[in-house]
Amino acid sequence: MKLKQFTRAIFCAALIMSAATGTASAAGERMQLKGELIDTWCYVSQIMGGSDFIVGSAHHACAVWCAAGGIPVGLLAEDGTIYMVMRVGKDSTSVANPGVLGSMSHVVTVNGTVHKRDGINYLFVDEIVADAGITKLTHETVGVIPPFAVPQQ
Ligand SMILES: [Cu+2]
Repeated sequence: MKLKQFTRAIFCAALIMSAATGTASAAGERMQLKGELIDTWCYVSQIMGGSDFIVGSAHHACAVWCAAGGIPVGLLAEDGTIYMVMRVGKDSTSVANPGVLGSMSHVVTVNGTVHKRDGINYLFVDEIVADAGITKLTHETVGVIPPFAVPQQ
């Protein structure tokens, strides 16, 4: 009888731990996503005056500088969801990753795995399958944001 109770207790504990840690989502969800690679610091802080100023061509230079400096890169999907890019391909780092720096502000389509934890979407990119370049020409209406992001010669 005691062995049966012990077995039941172990089973229940495993079930509770499974639910609490979300074992079903531990492997992540394979997805194809399309969106702009953004600089999350300027996007979230709104330090540049609002989210409209930090997308597209207006913010490209700053987005490259921020990503090179270690600010996490995000993928702003077409539905407004932001995915934090953790890795691209087999690269060992997401900080100042040349593969990402070259595509900042671009609208890309990626295949990867999304892990959702505590309201954050973490994206492990397997491959960038399409790169449409910078499609939002926001500099035409708001200029370069911030102006000092473009190095002087
Ligand atoms: Cu920035």
